[in-house]
Amino acid sequence: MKRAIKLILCIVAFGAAIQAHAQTPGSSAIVVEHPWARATPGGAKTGAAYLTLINNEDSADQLLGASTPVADKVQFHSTTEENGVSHMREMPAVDLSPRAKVTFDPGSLHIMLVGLKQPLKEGQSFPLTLSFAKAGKVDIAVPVAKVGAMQPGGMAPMMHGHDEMMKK
Ligand SMILES: [Cu+2]
Repeated sequence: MKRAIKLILCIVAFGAAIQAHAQTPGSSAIVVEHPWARATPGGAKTGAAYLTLINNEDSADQLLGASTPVADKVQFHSTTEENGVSHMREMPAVDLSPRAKVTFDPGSLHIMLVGLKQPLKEGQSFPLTLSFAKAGKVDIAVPVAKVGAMQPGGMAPMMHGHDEMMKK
């Protein structure tokens, strides 16, 4: 009986360890929270992913780049709205001040997957590697949510912008 209890405790502790690892993948200096991507319609050449970065260090860091097997390139874009039209700008790097929390979400900062090799399907997830100047590489899994999730409207002009950017 005692032995059985010990075994159960062991399994619980193991489960907790896996969960803790999933929340802070690879690095404790940078924590990546709530990664998600929006499902893409068939034939889409770009996709967008969102997450929150927390810098747990007392020194600044920088997100320098990212890569994923599901797309040719990964870029960081900021969106600004002028006269009701949204413009996207590629950012070469994203600054993380000491103890900063930086949120990528629809309508502002986002991670752009350029040259999608396959559609992002709701319910699936894909790997994404983030490269930081100090914290190094952090591997995460990005779950895919519904097409148009969390962004009412504004989807069509954004997609148009991305396609134009790709033709350059
Ligand atoms: Cu974009």
